[in-house]
Amino acid sequence: MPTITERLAPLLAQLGKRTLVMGILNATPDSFYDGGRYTTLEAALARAEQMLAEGADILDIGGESTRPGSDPVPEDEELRRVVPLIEAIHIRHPNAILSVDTTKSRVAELALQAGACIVNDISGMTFDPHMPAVVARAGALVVLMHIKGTPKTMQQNPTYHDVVAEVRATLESHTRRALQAGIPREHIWIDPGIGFGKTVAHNLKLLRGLPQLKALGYPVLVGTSRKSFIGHLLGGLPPEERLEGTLATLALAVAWGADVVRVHDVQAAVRAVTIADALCRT
Ligand code: HH2
Repeated sequence: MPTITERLAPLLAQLGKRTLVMGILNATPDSFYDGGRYTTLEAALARAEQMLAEGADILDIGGESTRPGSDPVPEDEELRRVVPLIEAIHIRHPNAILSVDTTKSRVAELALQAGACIVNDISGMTFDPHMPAVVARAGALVVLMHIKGTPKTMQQNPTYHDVVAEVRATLESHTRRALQAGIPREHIWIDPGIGFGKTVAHNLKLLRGLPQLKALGYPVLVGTSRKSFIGHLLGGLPPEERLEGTLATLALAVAWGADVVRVHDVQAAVRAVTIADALCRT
């Protein structure tokens, strides 16, 4: 059985050469776009296979919606939603790189045992004090995202003096804690957390400021897929009508230094970043 480090190596070798695409699979009843679509194992498995066929480099499996105003899901329920699904995908596709989107260390631990290699933690490992040790012990990769507050409260008038500098400083401190816990540098990615305690203007500044986040020296993941700032900029379009806006953000995110994009629409995103890569990565 290859270790997690060995399983991640071919993926990490691609960083910088092309943009990696992380496909979103929410096994939740209430996610803002795909909620309720993949709540049975059969439906979720079929979606996973479709995204792999469309060229997803990573599948990010979540069992808790973190949309603005949402409440946490009890640990038992989150485990029930994600662990059997990760196990089922891993058995059928042992080479697929699976990520678990969670802030709970117990969920991360069991997901890693079931076949995940990546922990995508929207709190940057701040909501659960045991998370750094769990990631380090498993040899997993961690995505450290920036959030201001909690999903419940984050959109209640978020304010920053200098959003890019503040997000950068917080992410730097998250990376320091990860290193101190024994997570190797090569297993740390950072993410500005588009939409997590940010106004439309903050999101735009953060996207334009990606080069300043890149300067921290870690791969940068960007998640804009169908988010509300795109709907706002297009005069109030609902999530179902935000694909073109999403693709525009992906192309520019690549130009500004994104290494990984987290998306609902894998085929469209692979096509968009292939063109952006041809233009930007020489
Ligand atoms: N966005 C969402 C969830 N997890 N993780 C990272 N690293 N970056 C993101 O931008 C990010 C994330 C929100 O999107 P989604 O999963 O589609 O919605 P919900 O939270 O409602 O399940």
